[in-house]
Amino acid sequence: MLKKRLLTIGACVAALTIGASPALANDGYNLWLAPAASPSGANVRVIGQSETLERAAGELRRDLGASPLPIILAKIDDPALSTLRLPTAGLGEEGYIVRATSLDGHPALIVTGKTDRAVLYGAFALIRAQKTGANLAAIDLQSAPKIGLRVLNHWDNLDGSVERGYAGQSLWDWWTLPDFKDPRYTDYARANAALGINGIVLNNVNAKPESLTAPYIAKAAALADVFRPWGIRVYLSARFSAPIELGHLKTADPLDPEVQAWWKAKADEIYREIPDFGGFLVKANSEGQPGPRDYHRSHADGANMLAAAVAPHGGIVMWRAFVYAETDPDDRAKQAYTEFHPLDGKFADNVLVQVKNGAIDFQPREPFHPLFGAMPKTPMMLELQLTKEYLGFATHLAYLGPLFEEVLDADTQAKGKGSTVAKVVDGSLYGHRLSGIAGVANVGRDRDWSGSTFNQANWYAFGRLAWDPTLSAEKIAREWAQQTFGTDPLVVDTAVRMMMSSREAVVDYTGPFGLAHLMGTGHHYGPGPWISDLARPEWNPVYYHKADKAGIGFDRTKTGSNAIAQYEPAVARMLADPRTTPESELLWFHHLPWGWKMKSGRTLWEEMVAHYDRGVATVAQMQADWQTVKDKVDAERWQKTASYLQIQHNEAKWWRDASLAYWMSVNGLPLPSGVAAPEHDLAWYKAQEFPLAPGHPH
Ligand code: GCV
Repeated sequence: MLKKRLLTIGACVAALTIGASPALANDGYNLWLAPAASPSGANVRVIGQSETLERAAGELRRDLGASPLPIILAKIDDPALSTLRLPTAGLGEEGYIVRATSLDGHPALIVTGKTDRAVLYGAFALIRAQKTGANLAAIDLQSAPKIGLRVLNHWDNLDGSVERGYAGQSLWDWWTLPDFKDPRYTDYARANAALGINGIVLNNVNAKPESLTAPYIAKAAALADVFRPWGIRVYLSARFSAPIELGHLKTADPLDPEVQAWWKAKADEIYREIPDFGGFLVKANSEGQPGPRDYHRSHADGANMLAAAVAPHGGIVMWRAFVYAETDPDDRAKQAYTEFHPLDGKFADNVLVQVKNGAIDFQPREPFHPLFGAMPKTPMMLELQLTKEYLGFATHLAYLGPLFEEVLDADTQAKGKGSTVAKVVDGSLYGHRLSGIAGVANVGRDRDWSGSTFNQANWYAFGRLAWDPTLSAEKIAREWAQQTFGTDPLVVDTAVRMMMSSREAVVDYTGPFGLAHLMGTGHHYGPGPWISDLARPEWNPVYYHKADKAGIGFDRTKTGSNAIAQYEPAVARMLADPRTTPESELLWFHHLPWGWKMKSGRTLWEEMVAHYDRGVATVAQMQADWQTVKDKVDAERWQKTASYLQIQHNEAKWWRDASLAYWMSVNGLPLPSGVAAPEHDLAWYKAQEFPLAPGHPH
């Protein structure tokens, strides 16, 4: 009897194990670094010695599947490789060569570059190539990053919270640093190095002075030690008034010699602890942060003072152009350009000006920022936001590759046609030595790092585009899906299709045609196009859409704020006329009657309604698509994604219904026939409150 019971239990266990295989738990922790099922193991040989080379070999031994050839890692100038006469032109410090060849008569797969870092990047490229289906026996890769500084900006606070963070608390456990170095720090560095990310700003741009005190410098140094072998430098956001708060000076005036000396001593102190410290990121005179304007000095005065402090150590300053003031009655979209354009040529040569992709604030769609191309003497760093403050937080599936691609490909026409933002940012348009790109990180302590599996793709896409801004968003989506879910074509094609439609869906259900900043106050969750009572005019959604009975949209032509004049004349001419303005940006630049005839032949109002409906329908389609891969994706990631898609569908419908209810209250127009009425009346939508929404700095 007992034997029979045991046999039955044994049979059940076997059935469970076999039956469970497609549904094995996977919490997403591995990102794009999944270990190989049968790793290449000892088939990897390192010539030369360094921590970085050892890490590169370790990655290959763990993550590369069986290799047809023995793998050799070495720097390109190692005598062992001299017979290969490998080309070094264009490799720079970080470019790699991965090649199946023959070394001293023996077939081998060579991973090389001028520096250890380059070899590390080559190792990751080899793993990526294998996971995306390349034939290693014939592999021949050569690649160098087009942009020098590829940096993540953490908006992480010292108390462990993350401003606009939707993936849990900060990765950095400031409290237990520097003594405890959480193994996650290493995994984080690995994930970044796999993409070529080479810099991390540790703390929020809304910076606390304490981050510059000795204990916190020691904590930053501990993180720097972890990151160094992975080719990653750390940077700190600096609070401009720190000389007052920490140094007890009476002023933070950048032209005051005592202030300058304070920063110089502070920089020296940091470099003693972190010899390869990258430098400072600064948010000044923006949203209440202190800055040089407090002393009637320019942004260049402020940046140059910090630049002088870090210059002897080879450091840089990333000075943000995200500035606007309620005291300035001008269109908020114009203020950064107005302030920074006259400063071109006035910045020290170790300063980069960091500019958000658009002139307002990471909206689901914004035209490219007019400062790109407009400051030829200044290296311009592009700032993108990976954490989706305005695109549904962590819950909505919105693949940002197409958004990043759109801005990088935008043509500033600064030096004639083809003067893309990418060429401004990579420094090639004006021949700058320094170039940089920043992404506001979307990581936290959640097991899957980014709050959802698909959010990982935004971090991935940022890293890949930072390395090569000419890559296509679709290609990146495909390689990410292959590394994340495996190579089953149904899963990969489905994931890519969902990803590629997702950002436009968010645009559609939150506000099409260049409508912007329509969300709830402070937390930025959910619709609030009716909001009109906030202290600063430009915090109110009504400021941005200017809807009235006659029409909708912000007139940024000559008859309005004339923001279009900040673009090159050829671009400005195109934007001056609503008929030549891309429809996707129509209401960003024009105030138009609700009856305006769109290219489709429908009125603006009809077309808006159609887009809101299309946005909701696209989410429903993503849900249906995801159902088709249920048996092919592990249960844990499949279920979380499915649940999040349901949340997204509910919220897309909420956005659509609330927006339509409001627009109808303004324009008095009926919905086109056959279109569903909003579920509730406008008062219901207005009454919704979310004081506990995540990510909001309190
Ligand atoms: C870090 C927006 C965000 C703020 C953020 C700011 C910035 O206003 O809502 O949370 O502050 O941008 O980029 O400085």
